[in-house]
Amino acid sequence: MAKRALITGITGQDGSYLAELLLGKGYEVHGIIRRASTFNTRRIDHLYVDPHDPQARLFTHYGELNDSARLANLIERLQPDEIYHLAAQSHVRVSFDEPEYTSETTGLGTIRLLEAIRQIGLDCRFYQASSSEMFGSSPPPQNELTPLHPRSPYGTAKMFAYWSTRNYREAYGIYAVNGILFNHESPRRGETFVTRKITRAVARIAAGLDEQLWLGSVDSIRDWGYAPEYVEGMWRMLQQDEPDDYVLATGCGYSVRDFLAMAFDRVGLDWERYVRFDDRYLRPTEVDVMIGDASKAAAALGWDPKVRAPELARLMVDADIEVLKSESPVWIDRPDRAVWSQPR
Ligand code: NDP
Ligand code: GDR
Repeated sequence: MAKRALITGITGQDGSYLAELLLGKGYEVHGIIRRASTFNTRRIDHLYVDPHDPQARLFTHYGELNDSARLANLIERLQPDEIYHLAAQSHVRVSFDEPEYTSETTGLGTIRLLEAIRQIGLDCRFYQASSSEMFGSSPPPQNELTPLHPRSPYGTAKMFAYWSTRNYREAYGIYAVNGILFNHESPRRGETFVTRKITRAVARIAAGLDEQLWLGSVDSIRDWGYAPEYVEGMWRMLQQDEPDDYVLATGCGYSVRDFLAMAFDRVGLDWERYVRFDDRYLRPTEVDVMIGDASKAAAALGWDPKVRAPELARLMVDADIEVLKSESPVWIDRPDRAVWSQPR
């Protein structure tokens, strides 16, 4: 019998890579999507098979993190072997504007799922998408033993979810784990996170479509990894004999400034000519330095990420150039800059 997985947040960056991974392993995959006025499944459209097809193994269901009854009903009906809880309001800057909504979804959403598992008495494995943002101002390198000191409503909501997961594991014996993941990126990263914002802008500036890029703090240091490698780590966490919590990170820190240099360098441009400061992108409290220590995951899970920020910057710029090219019918090569441009 194929294993059955339920993914919340399947339309997001990680959800789409995780769905691919699990389908590749022979799972039947169910994903919860939100009802919106426009269809929002572009990251998983390539995985879609008509559900009437007997070969179909990916199924989507409408649901919201604030609708306990619906979540419990889906879990009871689907009886998943594994639940990957990835859905959240995941933008740190936005969480300062919408603290209550962020707490409601990112924090309480987790306890709604855990409580449904407990009340149904379902024997399943639960993954909570915890975050390095919970470490906040604790100095690097941060690992599973680092004190939590979140610096945003997003961080505090994730901390609530993290402790709820541990508590349900200890109180009720549920196989529930926290993956404490440091930043991970990809060509599918949301367009308003800093790496993707930069690589999209690089592609557009190289094409002559934009002339500047507005950013906040370029001094922050992050440990940027590659999302497909991180979803593999999530899966491994649920295959262990005993539930436990793990940090996933590359162990390498780069500043936003470094990432800018690497991304603009890919198209032979100097970032300082194009980047402007806008204080609207500052946060009331910033997390200055995030560099993770994933030695526990390396030892227990055999997890070994290969892609570091320089390669990530290159592959994301290349992917954004391809997206732009596919959107435009005619392109002129620019051998002088080894990039391309759109006729104006
Ligand atoms: P995304 O922002 O790309 O995806 C978030 C997903 O959650 C989307 O599918 C979104 O649906 C869904 N969602 C948001 N709100 C609700 C809601 N109220 N009800 C139902 N679904 C909802 O995040 P990532 O894929 O980057 O991250 C996955 C998880 O991992 C998140 O919980 C994030 O906080 C956490 N995380 C991410 C890290 C990273 O670097 N990427 C690092 C550490 C933790 P829709 O498509 O409709 O918006
Ligand atoms: P982060 O990612 O807050 O670490 O959270 P983000 O890419 O938003 O910011 C990284 C750093 O870049 C600085 N920055 C900007 N950020 C954005 N988004 N836009 C800007 O214009 C800009 N200018 C500078 C930020 O101040 C910050 O220091 C991500 C999310 O995926 C979370 O869900 C996840 O939990 C953590 O990573 C780990």
